[in-house]
Amino acid sequence: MTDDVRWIKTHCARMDHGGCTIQVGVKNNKIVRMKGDPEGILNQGYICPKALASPKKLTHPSRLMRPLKRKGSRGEGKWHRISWEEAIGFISENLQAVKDRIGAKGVAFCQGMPKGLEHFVLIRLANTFGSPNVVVIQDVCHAPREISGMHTCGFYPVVDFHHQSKLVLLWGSNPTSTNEEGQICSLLLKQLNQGTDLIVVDPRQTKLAAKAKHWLQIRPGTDHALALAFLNVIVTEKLFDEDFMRNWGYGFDELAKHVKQYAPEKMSEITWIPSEKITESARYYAMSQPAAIAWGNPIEQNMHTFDTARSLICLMAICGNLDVPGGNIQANDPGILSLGKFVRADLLPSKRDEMIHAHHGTIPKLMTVPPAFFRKAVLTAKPYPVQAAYIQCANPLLAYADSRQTYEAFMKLDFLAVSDIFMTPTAALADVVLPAATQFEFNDIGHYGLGHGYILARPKVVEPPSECWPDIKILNELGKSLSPPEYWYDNYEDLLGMIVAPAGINYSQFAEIGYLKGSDQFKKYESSGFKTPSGKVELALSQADKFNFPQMPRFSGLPEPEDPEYPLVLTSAKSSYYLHSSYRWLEKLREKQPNPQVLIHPQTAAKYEIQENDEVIIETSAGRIHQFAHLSNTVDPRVIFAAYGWWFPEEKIEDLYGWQRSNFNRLTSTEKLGQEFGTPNLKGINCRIRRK
Ligand SMILES: Nc1nc2c(c(=O)[nH]1)N[C@H]1C(S)=C(S)[C@@H](COP(=O)(O)OP(=O)(O)OC[C@H]3O[C@@H](n4cnc5c(=O)[nH]c(N)nc54)[C@H](O)[C@@H]3O)O[C@H]1N2
Ligand SMILES: Nc1nc2c(c(=O)[nH]1)N[C@H]1C(S)=C(S)[C@@H](COP(=O)(O)OP(=O)(O)OC[C@H]3O[C@@H](n4cnc5c(=O)[nH]c(N)nc54)[C@H](O)[C@@H]3O)O[C@H]1N2
Ligand code: SF4
Ligand SMILES: [Mo]
Repeated sequence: MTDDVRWIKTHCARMDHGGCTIQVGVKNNKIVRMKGDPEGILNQGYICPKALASPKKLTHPSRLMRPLKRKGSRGEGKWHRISWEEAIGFISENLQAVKDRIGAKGVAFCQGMPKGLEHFVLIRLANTFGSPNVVVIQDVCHAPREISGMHTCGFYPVVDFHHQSKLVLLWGSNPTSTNEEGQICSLLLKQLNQGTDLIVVDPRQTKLAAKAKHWLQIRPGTDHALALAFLNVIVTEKLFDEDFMRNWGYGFDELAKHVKQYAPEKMSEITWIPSEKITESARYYAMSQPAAIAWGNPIEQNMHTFDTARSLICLMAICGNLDVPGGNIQANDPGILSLGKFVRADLLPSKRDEMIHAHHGTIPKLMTVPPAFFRKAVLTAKPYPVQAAYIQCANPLLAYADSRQTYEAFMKLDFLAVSDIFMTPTAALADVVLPAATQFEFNDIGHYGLGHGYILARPKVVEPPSECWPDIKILNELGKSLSPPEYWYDNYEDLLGMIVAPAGINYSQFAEIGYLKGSDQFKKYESSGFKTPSGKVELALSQADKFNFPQMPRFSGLPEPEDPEYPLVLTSAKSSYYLHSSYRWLEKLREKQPNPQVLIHPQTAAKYEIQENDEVIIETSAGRIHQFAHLSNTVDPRVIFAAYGWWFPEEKIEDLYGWQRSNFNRLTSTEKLGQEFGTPNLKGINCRIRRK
């Protein structure tokens, strides 16, 4: 058939962590068709509704098309258009002025969910400019699992979905909606079809929970209690891998003694899971080999995240599932440029001591600033003042805990620049808004630096609108004007080429091949030990005293003590149709989910005289929002699931698009933070609900 559609192979991105190989049909610089590529290494033909809606982002009539400079007061919604030259000049002048006045660390560089190479180019810009403060919302997303992994076993243990597991323990992860871990759900589903067993730990009966051998309906925010009970059963019943522990366990005896206090009967009261179910599931995990723990966001969205992540890694270790095929592995990167070299870490050797959070006693390997500490620095000038921010790919007014605090901090900044593809509540507070080019409009590399052992090519398929620039290009131009120009390039695409050059190819060749994957190598510790101070898996942390951390994972309570004023427990899950606060403006997705819905068990709804679709008020000690009731048996009567990420692009900019009304993070606070990562409680908080 010749209908002059040109087909281009690329990888989907910017609608979640990305990863599906897709084929995109293009005609007259417009995307006209799209399908999953059957040869895709992660998706094998799969494609989801978000991806199918994504080309509409490019042609949406309200997309940001030109750089805008604020007119009138901050947040008033009045702008005038400026040229790119003016925009780059204005931002550089303002960031340089702060640097001259209070030092480079007075400027923060903020990124939302890392979407592509722009994240690492932003770190490079911060390093070349001289600021140690790259603010990323990793406090509640991935830092706890990655860095607890590095401290415990010397690497970030990811699921090896490429080899069959006997059992997958899906712990607070819902890949049929989220494709969490940058892995593609198709790989998991394929394994389940081939006989892999499943245990699901989730307070809500998800699609996968309904298929699981055991579904543990946990009380939100008690994952550490459950993981410790698993350790108790496995140690008490001697179901652990004795050989591996003898040779490679550091502090096993201490751990064994320590977890005695966490008997399933006791932890059952905390987690609301029957003790027999805990015991059976723990046995099942220990006796299925190899088994993988696929963990999701909820394990790192309360202040006890370090204890949870540590307990889960101890579980992987004592059952001999670390770095074995089908277990939790240290993925090998392909032969590409190392991250440290790419971001020019060498230019800022003092970063570790100077970053804002170094003054808050966080864990040593955490290299991005937790948002709570960034806002405190803006608002209180402690540990030192921060007066300007450059934000890309982020909507902190919705995504950071305690939205009021975010608002106050942004109102106080001397200067704020935001790069986005659409006007958002956050962008509406900026002094300059930059129109970014996005997925399909520029060459990009996916999954670099994420620890999964592969990188994916995302060659562009159409040209961007003439004044929409890729973030990488914006940063390259800012780099030339804010730092010694020799660190930057005439053509920003050289930044892509640098990464694949060590593999002996250029970007076009990479795009042709599609992906680079490191080789499969397992049990690397046998030749070189574990990269920890003791050379072993540190069940007890050998440097705990030095850094003032608990040596062993513990249960030290609920995220918040119970409070009769707020008798229900609040949590959330990501929507299948949206990415965080993004894309409520895409009609195709909005049709599927027009309103923020809160899930309530019918019994609870009856108790509070709430009916389906009623507008309800959800309250915590931090704030109050409105959402619409959806009655569902999938949740426990004591738990409610509110929707997260809601604002209303159809409303007025001067009201910041109704950013407060249904915004989950009006219900969260930064008063209590986990010591190690500065993590606030997003899940498992006390709340109450009533009809409006
Ligand atoms: N209460 C609560 N809070 C949470 C979470 C939770 O579960 N509950 N989840 C947390 C997690 S896991 C994360 S990762 C964060 C996410 O936090 P954010 O990444 O800040 O979330 P988004 O709301 O998706 O904002 C992304 C913005 O990037 C813009 N964008 C899209 N493509 C491009 C592009 O190519 N260039 C530019 N410049 N902009 C682009 C979108 O329009 C959008 O405004 O939120 C965290 N916050
Ligand atoms: N469609 C879509 N996909 C996404 C995203 C998105 O916003 N939308 N965001 C992307 C990002 S940045 C990330 S980090 C990942 C996150 O991916 P996931 O980790 O899968 O995300 P969540 O939906 O927050 O949580 C997963 C499951 O945890 C359950 N849960 C809620 N509270 C608790 C609890 O206290 N304990 C336990 N054990 N389970 C609980 C929820 O019911 C849900 O089924 O997804 C990525 N993919
Ligand atoms: S699951 Fe994610 S990567 Fe795959 S098609 Fe959907 S949005 Fe794209
Ligand atoms: Mo995330």
